[in-house]
Amino acid sequence: MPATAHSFPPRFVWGVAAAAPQIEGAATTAGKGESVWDRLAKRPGAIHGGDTLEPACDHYRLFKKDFALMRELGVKNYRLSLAWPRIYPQGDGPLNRKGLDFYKRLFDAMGENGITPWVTMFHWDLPQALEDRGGWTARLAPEAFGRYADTIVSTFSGQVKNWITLNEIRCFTLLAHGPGKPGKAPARPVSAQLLNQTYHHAILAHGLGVRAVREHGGRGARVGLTDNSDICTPVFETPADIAAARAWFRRRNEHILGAISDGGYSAAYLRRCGADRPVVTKGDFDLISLPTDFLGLNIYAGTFVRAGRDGQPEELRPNATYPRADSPWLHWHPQCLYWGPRLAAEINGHKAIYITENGCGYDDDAPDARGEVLDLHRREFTRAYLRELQRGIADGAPVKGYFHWSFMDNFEWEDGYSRRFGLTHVDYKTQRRTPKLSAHYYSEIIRSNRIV
Ligand code: GBH
Repeated sequence: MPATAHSFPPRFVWGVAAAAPQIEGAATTAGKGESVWDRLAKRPGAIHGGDTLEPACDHYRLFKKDFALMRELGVKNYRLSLAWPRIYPQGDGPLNRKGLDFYKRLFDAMGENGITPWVTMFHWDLPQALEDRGGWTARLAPEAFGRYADTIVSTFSGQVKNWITLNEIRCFTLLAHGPGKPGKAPARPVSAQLLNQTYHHAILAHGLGVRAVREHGGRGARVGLTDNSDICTPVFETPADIAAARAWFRRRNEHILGAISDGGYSAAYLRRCGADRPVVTKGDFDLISLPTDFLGLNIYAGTFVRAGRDGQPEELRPNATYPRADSPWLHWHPQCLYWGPRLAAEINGHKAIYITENGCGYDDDAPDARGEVLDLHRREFTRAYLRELQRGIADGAPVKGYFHWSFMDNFEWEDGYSRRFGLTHVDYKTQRRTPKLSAHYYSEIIRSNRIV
């Protein structure tokens, strides 16, 4: 197939993504400890419809079938996460060998199906025992994470070459401990100072994860963070609005992306924190700023920014008629895949970026009489976003791959099972999988390395 305006670069990585707590089920099987999400699911009103993480997609038992289906669809890269409480049920206490054995069988099955793993070490399922001792507000969390990272990287260095330290720091810090009614586990508001401390402990954990890969990952191992940076796009692609977007991006991401790439907090950030600034221990930033191989970005939506009358960046809020998915926060904003990677590369110097998640949540219908799920909305969403991604690559954005969220419908956190993000439909009663129209569409994109 000749290169056309719709093609992606040779060796572009196409994949699908999921995360352990959202698909595995088996929340207490083979010695697994309780996670903060298992605990939150017991709190009345915390999760839509009183849903819990059981049985989710029962992937713990059905993984071989799931990998066979991936293979049928031509999926060669799969981003998954390991459940920390399966491996260290108490977070930092005794090791549970059965947890490691499970993932060994999982990687073996992926290998048999020609699927390359991209492994996230932590996708929000903190062992509850650590939360009981302060969770991410305490230095204990990154310390325990470091030990867990050393264990998994040395155990799986032969099978795993692509490592992602953490998924979306904001979701287990700001959205779990921030002001108001936090929706994400452990849903425990803390003071402004402690909130800043959770960010610091998270980036420290990231550094310890990078160190684990450098020390134990073996030849060819690569590592990066997956961030849900605050993304914006200029309202008009004019120099003034682009400059406003750049300033907005820098400011909104300087406590995470900025701190990691600069090896310290900016004076502006510390000034804004005032007395609530995080406590930094000597040597922390040596770890935090260890060089990485790539940046992962999860991009769904973002904020429209323009140059305001006062010269400051001005945010424009979408009104009620602005198009969105059924997930109310998920405004259709394809240009985020153009500007997100571009701004991260320009401002923070990233040379290789993977879109580690992008997708849309709808209350998709069950298969029709012919057994099809005709999700034209997801086809259109994917196509529109990929067009912008491709425009960005053509303009020099260093994007090396794209992972669609998600391979199959799954437990969508506080939304329970109500919002479906899958390319594959899951009937939770029978555990039957039905690839949707969008799965076949994406399969064709992978096969031909171009937008079809
Ligand atoms: C990702 O999170 C997760 O990594 C993945 O596990 C998840 O299933 C997937 O996306 C789909 O949600 O305060 O009302 O504006 C995305 C997390 C969701 C975080 C929206 C911010 C804003 C809600 N983002 N949320 S609101």
